[in-house]
Amino acid sequence: MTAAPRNRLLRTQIPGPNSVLAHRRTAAAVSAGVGIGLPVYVTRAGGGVLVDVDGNQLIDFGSGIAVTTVGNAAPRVVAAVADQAANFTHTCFMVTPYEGYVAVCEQLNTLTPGGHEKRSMLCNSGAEAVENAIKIARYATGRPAVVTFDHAYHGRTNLALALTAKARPYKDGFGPFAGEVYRAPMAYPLRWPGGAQACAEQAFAAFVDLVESQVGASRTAAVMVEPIQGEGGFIVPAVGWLRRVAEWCRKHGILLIADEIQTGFCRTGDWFAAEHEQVVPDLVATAKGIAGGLPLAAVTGRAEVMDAVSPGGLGGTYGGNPIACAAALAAIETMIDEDLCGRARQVERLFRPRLEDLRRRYGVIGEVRGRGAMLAVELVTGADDLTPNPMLTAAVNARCHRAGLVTLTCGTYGNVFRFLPPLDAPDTVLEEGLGIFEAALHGAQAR
Ligand code: PLZ
Repeated sequence: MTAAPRNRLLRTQIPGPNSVLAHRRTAAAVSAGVGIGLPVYVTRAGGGVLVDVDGNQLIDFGSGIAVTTVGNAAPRVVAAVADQAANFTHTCFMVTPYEGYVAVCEQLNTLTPGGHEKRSMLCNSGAEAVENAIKIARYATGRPAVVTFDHAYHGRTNLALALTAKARPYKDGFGPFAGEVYRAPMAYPLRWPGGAQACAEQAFAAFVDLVESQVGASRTAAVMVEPIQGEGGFIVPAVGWLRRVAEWCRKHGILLIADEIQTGFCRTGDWFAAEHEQVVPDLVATAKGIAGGLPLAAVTGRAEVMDAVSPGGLGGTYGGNPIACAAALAAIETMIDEDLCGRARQVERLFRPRLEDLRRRYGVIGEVRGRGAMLAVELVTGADDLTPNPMLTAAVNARCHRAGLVTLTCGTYGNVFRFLPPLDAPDTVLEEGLGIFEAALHGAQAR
């Protein structure tokens, strides 16, 4: 086993001939419903670099959608996974348990916001964590309704899709969706009709009005919120909004569920994004960064809420698989020992001034936003025209890909360019990636 190289190197066009061949097999073997962003086929990765089947070395600004926060093939994760796989691979925690599952729950109970007594349960994916959080909230409160927000993304299972806002490609054609889901406006400062200054206050008022007039506070089990929205466009809500929502929910016995699936585990410079506003959610859904790339997810919350469900009400064959748990414990140890929250803040200090400089030089960046190593630029039509610019976004993305930079876009309008580098990437790699982005923006504009 050799570590991945730590620099970009293009030996062929992107995608190269071997990737093109592999992609033909994909077309013949894999459902077309599984979309692919950049068809380069990876053989090795680490240190912010992906190596493909043609020997190209690409810079990674996506972390497999915010998963490989500790890096790809992080040494402690690799060792823990190998060791656990050699000992045993599965028993099913509900049949004959093992301590790794318990240790992950202990870590989650300690690391998530709030010093109150907590319990956790483990599952396999973010969508499953979202589903479980809602099951638990409904059971514990005896209430049916759930409130979510514009631009929300919570996953692709049926209930998670009901919570997700965007029609294409997520929801179109996949209904009918689960009931008792209601949607309030998001405190989206750049696009708030009353202006960014009034956003927190007015969005809070609109949320209260929706719950009181259309749902009924006493029928509402939970409010599901991403403290910084992910797929919907890296929308950082107006400061103060989340706190007010949390306080109002508490007053009405409504549980606040933070979906920290994309924001969690050091990504935003804190362990969890809710901490930034000192918000303590009743339940937290986690996944992605938790286990260094192994599939693991969790719901963590107030002991009395989590314990309200009767035995057997929660579970699943693979939930908290021993190898995934070993990976999570190693990933968490890496985050603590290497101060990856601090590293995420450093990444912001490196990226933000360069992105702000681009915003000043090019009229097409409506806003630079995000926190830590979860940053984005929203591309618009011009300095005085905030009309979303998905065409330019796609063109910049394609140019980055051809230059060997793995980038991701997002946003309800497809006009947000996001930066999610792994936190083991050295500054040299990040700076080179930023240079490529800058050249791509320049090139796509010049056309
Ligand atoms: N909640 C906030 O970001 C997953 C989705 C990629 P799963 N985001 C990436 C895609 O197109 O499917 C996500 C998220 C937030 C929930 C989820 C769902 O997590 O592990 O993909 O189910």
